[in-house]
This record gives sequence, C-alpha cells and structure tokens, in this order.
Amino acid sequence: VEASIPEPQRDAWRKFTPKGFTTSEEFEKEAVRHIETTLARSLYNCDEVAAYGGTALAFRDRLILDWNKTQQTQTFTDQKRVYYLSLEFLMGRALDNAMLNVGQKDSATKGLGDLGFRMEDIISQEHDAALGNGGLGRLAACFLDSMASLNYPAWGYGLRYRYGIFKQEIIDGYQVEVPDYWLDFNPWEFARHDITVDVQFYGHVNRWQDDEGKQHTSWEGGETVLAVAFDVPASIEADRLVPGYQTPTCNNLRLWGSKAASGEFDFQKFNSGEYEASVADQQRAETISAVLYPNDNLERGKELRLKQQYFWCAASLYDIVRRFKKTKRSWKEFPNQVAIQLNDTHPTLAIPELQRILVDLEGLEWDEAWDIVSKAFGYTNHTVLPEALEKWSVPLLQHLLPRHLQIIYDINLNFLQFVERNFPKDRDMLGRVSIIEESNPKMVRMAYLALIGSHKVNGVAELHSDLIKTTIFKDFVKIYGPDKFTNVTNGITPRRWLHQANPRLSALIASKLGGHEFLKDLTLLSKLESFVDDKEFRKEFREIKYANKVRLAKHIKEHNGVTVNPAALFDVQVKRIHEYKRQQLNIFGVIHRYLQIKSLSAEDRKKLAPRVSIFGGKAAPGYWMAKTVIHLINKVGDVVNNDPDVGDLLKVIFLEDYNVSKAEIITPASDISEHISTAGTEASGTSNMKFCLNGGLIIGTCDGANIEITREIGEENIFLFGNLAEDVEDLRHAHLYNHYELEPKLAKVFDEIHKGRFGDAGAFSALLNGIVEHGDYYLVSDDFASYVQTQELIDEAYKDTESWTTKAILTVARMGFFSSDRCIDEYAESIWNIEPLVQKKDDEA
Ligand code: 475
Repeated sequence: VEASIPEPQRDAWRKFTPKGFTTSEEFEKEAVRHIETTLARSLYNCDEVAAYGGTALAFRDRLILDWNKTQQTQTFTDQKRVYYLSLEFLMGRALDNAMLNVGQKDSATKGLGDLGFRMEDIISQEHDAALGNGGLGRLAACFLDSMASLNYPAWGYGLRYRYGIFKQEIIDGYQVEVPDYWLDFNPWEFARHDITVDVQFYGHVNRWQDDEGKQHTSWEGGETVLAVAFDVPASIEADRLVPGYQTPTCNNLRLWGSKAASGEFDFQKFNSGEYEASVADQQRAETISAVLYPNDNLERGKELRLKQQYFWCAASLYDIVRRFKKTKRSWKEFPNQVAIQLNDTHPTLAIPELQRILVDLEGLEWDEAWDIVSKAFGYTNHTVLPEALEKWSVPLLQHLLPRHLQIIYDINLNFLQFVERNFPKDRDMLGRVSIIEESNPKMVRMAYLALIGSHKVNGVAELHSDLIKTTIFKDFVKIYGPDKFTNVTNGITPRRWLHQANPRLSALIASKLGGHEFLKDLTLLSKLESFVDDKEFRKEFREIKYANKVRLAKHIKEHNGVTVNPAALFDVQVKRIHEYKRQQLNIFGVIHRYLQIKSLSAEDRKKLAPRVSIFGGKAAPGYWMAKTVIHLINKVGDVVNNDPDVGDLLKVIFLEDYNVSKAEIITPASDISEHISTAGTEASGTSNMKFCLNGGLIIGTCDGANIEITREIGEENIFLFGNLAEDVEDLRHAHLYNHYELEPKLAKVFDEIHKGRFGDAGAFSALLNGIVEHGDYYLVSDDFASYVQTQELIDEAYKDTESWTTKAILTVARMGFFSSDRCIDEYAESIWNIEPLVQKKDDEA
C-alpha cells in the first residue's frame, strides 16, 4: 500500500499489464524470448533443459498474474486466513500441474513440437521438489492444492532446504544415498530478499521492574540468524478445467532460508586476515536450512533439528504477527483473523513463541495472551508409534531457547494446577500428563504441549482418531472432554492423482459424466456406477489400465533391465520402508510363491497366474532393518528373475528412488497394491486412496483409512486380511517363538533363506531374528497364513477379467469421499472457522 502507483499513472500501468498467452504461437513467442534472454541460449545451443526452462518461465509468468491478484484481494478483503505450518511439503514437479491448471497444455505441446521438442521429454527435465519424506509431506502438498481449489485464503510455511530427501541408488542390491541438490535452476520460487526476520538463539533471560512496578522479561544476547523468505506460487486452483465465473485463487507457500545476519558477519575477522573464519560463521548459519532430516515416523532428538524447528516457527510467527498488526486490530481479535494448523508436533515451538511475543514484547497479561494463543492453534497428529513422538531434552532447550523453556514450565504449571483442581483424587495423573517427563535428563513432551496449546486436536482416519483418544491422549480426554478431539480422514487431490497422472482415465470419465466437473467435486464419480455394465466403457477402462502397465513395463525395462509381461498381475508396494509397513511380509510371501512354483511340474505351472511384484521406497539412512529388507528384495529379485523355471510367472522388481514423479507413473499401472501394516500402526495411509482412484484394487489390513475405504467401496471390492487392532496388544504378549512355532509356510521360507538360497544368510539374520527371537513385534508370523491365503484369492479373482473389471470400476466410482477437498472443507468448518474468498471475474477490470 505504501508503494502503490498514484492514480493518474495507473492507466499507463494497466495498459502494459501482461495478459498471458492463449495460442501455441503466443506460447512459442514467450518460450523463445525466455530461452534467448532470461536463459541466454540460442537456436544453436538449446537442449531439453533449456527448453524446459523456457516453458516453465512462460507458464510461471502466466501463473504470477493470478498469484499477485489473489494476494492483493486477500490483503484488501482481510478476512480470516489459515496458516499451515509444515516442516515438509512434498510437491513433486510443478510444470505439468501449472499447465493443466492454467489450461494451456495443448498449445504448449503444439508449440514445443514446432520448436523441435516432445512435451514428455520436457516435463521430465524438472527436478522433483522433494522437501519431504512421505505421507505427512505429501498430505501438506495435497492440502495446498485443495485450499487453492476451494478458494480459502491460506498460506503454507516451511523451510527451504538446499537438499531435499536424498536420491536412492541401488548398488549391488544395497541402498546408497546421494544428496539431492535441486536448486541449481528453480523457476518456481521468488527470493524475497527484502522480507527477512532476525531469529535469535542461545543467550539469557533478564527480568526487571519498570517505574510503575510492572514486571518485564526479556531474552538477550546469544546469536542471530537471518531468515529470508522464498515464495512459491502454490497450486493455482483448477478453474480452467471447469470454466467458472471466478478468477483462480493462487495461494502462497513461503519457505524460509537461513543466512548469516549482517551484524554477525565478522568484519573484524575479515579485515584482520581471518577470511576463512568469517566465511565459516556464514556457513554455520546457512547450515540450519541446509538439509531435510530423512526420517519418516522417527524423531532422533538432534540439536540441529531443534534449531530448524525454532528458526522456521520464529520466522513464520513474526511474519503472521506483522501482517496482523498492519490491520491495527486489537489483540483479542487475533484468533478471529488467524488460524494456525500444526502439521504434527514439529512446529509446536510456535505455541511458546506466540506466548512470548504477546507477553514479553507486546506487554499482554499471561492469561489474556494464553487465551489468544490457545484459540489460534490446531494440532494434527499423524502417528501413534512411540519412536515418532517428539521429546526434547530440558538441558538442550535451556541452552538453545532459555526463555521458551521458562514459558513451557509456566504453561505446564498452570495446566497442572487446573488438573489438580479438577481431579484432586488422582495423584498419579499429574505425573502422567505433565509436559515435563521426569526422566534423566528431563524431557519436554511436545505432543502434550501441542495438545494443551491448541483448541482442537485431530487424527487422520477414524481408527487412528479413536486410538489416540484411548492410548496416548487418554488422560486428556478426561481433562478436556471429548469435544477437543476430532477426526479428519485424509484425502488426496484428484487434479494431480487422477487428471495429471492418468489423463486417459480422466478423459474417459469426463466423456461419460459430461465434463471435468468431478475434478472439483469428486463425489460426482458416483455417476460412473450407471456405466458399470456399458461394454464399450468397460473395454476402454481396461485398455487404459493396460496402456498404463505398458508404460510402467517400459520404465522397468529401462531402469531394471528386466522384461515384464504387461498382461501379468501387477502387485505394487511403494512407500517408505518401515518395519510397521511390513514390506518383509510381502517379500516373504513372494518367496513362498517362488518355492511353490519350483515345487510344481511344468504342466501344473501353466495353471498359475503370472505376477509382477513391484517394490519401491526409501529407508532412512540409519535404519538398518529397513535397509536389510531392501537388500532381501533385491536378492530375491536376482534369483527369481533369472530362474528359467519361473519365466513370466513371477518377476520381482525394486524400483529405485521412489518419489512423487515416479508415483505418477506407478499408481495408474497397478492391479493390486499392498497396504499391509500391522493393525493399529498406520495412521491413515494416502497411497491406498491414489491406487483406488486409478482403478487398482488393494490388499490390506484393517488399519488406517483402509477401513473407511472398505466402507465406501464395499467389502466385496477389497482384499482384507489379518488380525484386528484390538487384538494386537494381546497377541504381542502371548508369544516368543522358536523357529518351529512359526507359521509353517513362513518357517519354510526362513529355512530357504538360512540355506543361502538368496545369498549370504548372515546378511538377513537380524531380520529373521527380530521375528523368531525377539517377539515378532509387528506380527508377521501371526498374519502370514491369512496373507498368503488372500493372495491366492487374488490370483483366482484376477483370472475372472469381467468381475475384476466390475470391482475396479465400482472402486473408482465410490472414491468421492477421499478427495482432499472434502478434508479441507472439514478443517475449515470444524477447526479453522474460515470462509472461502471468491474473486469474481467482474472485479478484474
Ligand atoms: C502416517 N512423518 C500415514 C500420513 O497423515 C499418514 C516426518 C518427520 C518426522 C517424523 N515423522 C514424519 C510421519 O510421521 C508421517 O509421514 N506420518 C504419516 O502421515 C498423513 O497417512 O499413515 O504414517
């Protein structure tokens, strides 16, 4: 507003506001201009990378117009906004998404053709933006897409890691990690060197009284690091797919990069010849946002991780408060203007940070401030696994954030006094619910702090939301009552996971439903049910699946050197490698299948259903058990894929470096995908939804969102097996095996591994011992028979092409509930209390 152009000059300005392109020629003009000027290339040295650059910049220009407009409208309207704080945003590639949403992919395809390039090759030049590990990070990306699509005024806040999740290479059957330096050319971000925040660390706390006798507290000394904003136009809504009456919303994702604060760059050292030492200081500051921690469902309590968390929370909060203060409202209006959602406990320090701002810097009374804080925040829990629940040691917090530790202690004191008043007879309760765990060293339980400082806590699927109320947060349900807790079942964006990943299926559906409306209201898919007997439709539906399998088979040939038959059943398990997700159960099942094939006569083998078992996923670099599972899968593949007795009946493929862009190829190509976690361990799962939406069936346990998927699509369309969550705890106590008490088929599998059939058995001893000697915590043996039996049912079902097709079509038709648009509406209504902000096309002038 301060820098706005005076009224008399605005006409000149408006005359030259760029309008974007609508034809292939106009696209070419823009792309060539960018290649020749922005990128300084020419006719004679324009490779695919440069062509990608020109294309991306042409679309970026187009996107920015909507982005600017949205930001202006949101500022002028000044209604309540939501801020989504997530340490991870697993965005994948942006170009294809931008093209589809801007609605000019066809003209660009034609234009690139005229210039000598193929669209597919150009799209694949882009680096994935892989600023996340798995489900939690991808959920944040789907949410950005839905918040824009539904026109909610929303910002994402995250960290601008220089290195995203590592690239995985498989060398001699082992995972090798390679750094993912993705920023050499990133046209999708705008460095805002003028938007910075000083973030303080270490130092000490001062208390004093002013002349009127009021107590003050301040945090002084220590060191300062600069946070610089990098803005990413996140997920323009898909308006052009479904022409509407409104201007598309384009929200902002603000990522903070760390830099040495200018005062910190030691000119003394610099001038006295200690150039290296002064540069080292600078590098130390930049280390904060250097790398994403590569753990999924695990927290390891490293100091640099805590620094990342505070750095990002402090910068984001400062930014949010600065924006609020510009409107000159009173503080008590803050929660009417601002909703802050915590994506797991990683941003929990935002709670004491806001309390600190209000009390220490703005001079509010504690209770008044706390009322504001606890109304503004909401907390989403994504896991009940004990090793993933964040705890920070008190001495570490004392050192790094002394004032925040005091505030946490004060929050705890108030909370415990409240508990004591209400539950005077339950003396043990205080110790159980205290934010401080009385261990040595003492630890701060972040989930408790997040819960106490938020007005709502939600889980991510029905079973999970029930489980948190009966396990980790049981006492808190008594203390606050059940209404503080709610469920928002996860979802996925159909724009990326149907329209972009599977354009032919999207087009087929559109042809039946009379347009692409379903991409904005996924419940419309239910209308597909009436085509379930339409011969032509069924045929095309199958052809599309087959074509997607051919494409994956080609990818497998290129990357694994193995020929797979696209007519075989494609059985896919792609997700982070984790014991609780039980890839070991799957590979043991594959070994069982292999042994069975070997035991049959050539004649009997002909009756078997051919299968391709496809695995993909990264193991955390320090997670040895998970790395062993990867190794076993690869070793089994080596043996099976080269065994002439087996031929096409079984192939075992490990796809290297599973990420978002690979998921876009894999998801549409599966017949069956595996979601086989020990019941009660997978909070929701979201890839289960992606596979179903693409006409793949699933085999799964009664866990996470599998249960709700079953409810929606019908029991007859899903392959469920295994023990139930309610029985898992008892089963666990019930046994410690010796080898001969294992499920017999599994014992046979273990025998073969021991014999060295898949290479040195010693390499797998920890994996097998975990099951035989250490109590089989994830119940692989208990579920094995039921798993194998269900896989046999699948073999039979797949032979009946017609009934399989019916199941697949009905599955797609009944997936409407799992759109992330539905989730975002639920968050908006029951947690954030925000309204959409529709920008009418009329006010464009
Ligand atoms: C659940 N990640 C899925 C998904 O709700 C669920 C990241 C950093 C540190 C520790 N953990 C993480 C997760 O905890 C995570 O990805 N959780 C997943 O969230 C979205 O669908 O079941 O495992």
